This record gives sequence, C-alpha cells and structure tokens, in this order.
Amino acid sequence: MMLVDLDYFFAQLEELRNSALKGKPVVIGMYSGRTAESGAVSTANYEARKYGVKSGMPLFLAKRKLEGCDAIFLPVDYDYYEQVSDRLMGIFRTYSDVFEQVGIDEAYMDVTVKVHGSFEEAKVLVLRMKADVKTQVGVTFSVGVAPNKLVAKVACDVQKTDGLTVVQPDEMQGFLSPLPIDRLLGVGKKTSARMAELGVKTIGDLARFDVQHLVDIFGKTLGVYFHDAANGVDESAVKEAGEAESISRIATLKRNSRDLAFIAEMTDVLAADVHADLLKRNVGFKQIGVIAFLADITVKSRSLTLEQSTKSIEILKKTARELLQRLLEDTDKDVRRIGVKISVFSREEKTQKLLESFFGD
Ligand code: TTP
Ligand code: MG
Repeated sequence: MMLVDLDYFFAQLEELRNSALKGKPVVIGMYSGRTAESGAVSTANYEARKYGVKSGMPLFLAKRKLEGCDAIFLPVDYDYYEQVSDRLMGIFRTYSDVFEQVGIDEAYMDVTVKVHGSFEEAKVLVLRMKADVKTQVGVTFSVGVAPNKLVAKVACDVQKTDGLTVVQPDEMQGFLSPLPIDRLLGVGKKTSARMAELGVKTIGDLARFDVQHLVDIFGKTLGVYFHDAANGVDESAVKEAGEAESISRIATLKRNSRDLAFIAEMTDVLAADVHADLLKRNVGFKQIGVIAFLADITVKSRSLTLEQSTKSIEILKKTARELLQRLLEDTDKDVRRIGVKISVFSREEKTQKLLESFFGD
C-alpha cells in the first residue's frame, strides 16, 4: 500500500506557473475579505516554513514573520489547483491496482498486484511515477510505502520534499516506536496532551500501554484504535471512491409562477427538509442543485460546487435561491414543480468521526 502527498501543494503550483517565485518564500492566503490583511495561511512553501509560517496561521502573523524577506503572498486559486490535481490523480491512478483519493493532493494506492508483492519493485514503480509526473506536470510529491495504509501515511510524512520512505513488515515496529504519537492519523494536540498526562509520548510508549486502560479512558472504539495504530495494525483496504450520494426534495407549487420570491419560499422549505436529513446522517455537502419542471413540461436545472464541504443551512438556502434566480433568467416559462438536491459525502470513517467528537482533533 502507499500514500502519495504532493509537496506544499498550492504554493508549488504557483511556482509552477511562475518560475520567478522559486527560491522566495511563498505564502498562499485565504483572505476573508474583512480587511486587506485578514485571513489565514492556506499553505506556504518550504522557504517560508523556515521562518515558522504554517497552514492555519493568521496572515498578519505570517507577514510579520517574513518582514524584509521579499516574500510573495498570493490568494488561493482553487479552480487552477483542482485542474492540476485532476491531472495528477489521473496519472497516479494508472500506476495503481486500486486507487483512493483522500484530498486535493493526497491519495492511497494499492499496488500489490502491480509489484508482485515486492517492496523492491514498489520502490522502482514510485521512481518511475516520480519521473513521469515530473515530465508530464512538473511537480514533486512524497510517498510512503508500507504493508498498510496507516503506516504508509506515517511514512509519507517523515521525509519531504520529493520523499520516498519504504517500511517493510519487519521494520514497522522499529520505524514507529521512536516517533511522537501525533504522527498517527487522528492524534492531534488535545489527544497528545491527554496522553502525555499518562506518560505516553512516543508511539512505542502507546504500543506498550495497557489496551484495557486505553479503553477505560477513551472508550472501546478509540482505545482499540490507538492500541492497534501504535502497533502498526490496520486492516483497512484501499477503496475506490463511491459515487456521491444525494439527498433531494421536490414539491409542486400552489400555482404556476416565475416570481422569484414566491418560488424561493418553497426552495427554503425544501432546503430545510434536505438539511434535516443531512444532519441525521451527520455528513456535509459540497454540491447544490435546483431543478425546475416548467409549465411547458420541459425541465431545467442549475448546480454549483462549493470550494469546501459544509453543513450550513444558510449556505444551502442562499445558494438554492441564487441558482433559482439564474435558472429563471434563462427561461420565460412558468415553474410548475421545483426541487432542491445536494450531493453528500458518504461514509466518513467511524473512528475519524469519533475522534473529532471526542477531542476536536
Ligand atoms: P497538505 O498536504 O496538508 O499540505 P501541503 O501540500 O501544502 O504541504 P506538505 O504536504 O508538503 O506538508 O495540504 C494540501 C493543500 O491543502 C495545501 O497545499 C493547502 C490546503 N490546505 C489548506 O488550505 N489549509 C490547511 O490548513 C491545510 C493543512 C491545507
Ligand atoms: Mg501535501
């Protein structure tokens, strides 16, 4: 199994289209728009990271750290990043038996069949893939190769940029043991602090810690997860992403109409209904669609994909109204029935959800 993760992704892509940026600290900012300065760092290249700039940090702080460094600040250009991401994922996929994208710049690959179960061959495959991506796209990425996804993820993070870390089955324990526990997926600041109180600092400490004691403290699912993770145990398979499921509601208007305010009252009701369903499933949505059945029996629809998945009912209602408005601008017919649809992200891992609810990590 392996995990591939692009290096300083958004910033690297800015360097790709403007080579004059290379060698300078580059910070990609998500500007909130409140003031020219307000917002947070999305990511930064490694030159900027040397000065302590990190994802999530307020932009004004990053500016302060980089004062006098000839640093470049750029706003996120998500459409461009997504375009390149799609190309990259297309290439990675051709090297996989099974392929699972888990973020804009990250994917798990099962290559067991392709490399005949050999870690040596896996290494060769990664080097070929790196060269291929370098010529076709011009970017670098880091890779972790291991007997399972969990250890592949940890391995990928230990060597950046352009890294390749291979952990064979008999090396797992020696590899994991000295690392701090926050290298494990799902162990963030709060969990680490709680573990430190128990005297658990390294993955080795955690591996030796009594599993029953962990279960008493963190509950069965998490306690067992922590114990297994620290021991390098992970049975999960690389899964091709399923089609996004959708939730939708359609209703007939009291009268045929093309009055925005009147129809929007109905999309609000439908949005609220859809949203209630969403909350029950505890998932987010990223795509919103509005469909209109017109008086002349034709059907029109409009949809929008958000930059980030959300659970907000305000965004849902507002976007549905905007889509409805655009739809009405493109027709002179009355609307007879109207529908609201969202695409949801199916099946978040149970453990991941628990981790979030438990510690906010
Ligand atoms: P990461 O892979 O976490 O970070 P990275 O690719 O910038 O750096 P590296 O992998 O070399 O450590 O995230 C991928 C992209 O996601 C990143 O380029 C920007 C975006 N991102 C945010 O917008 N906010 C965040 O808090 C994080 C962590 C990432
Ligand atoms: Mg990355």
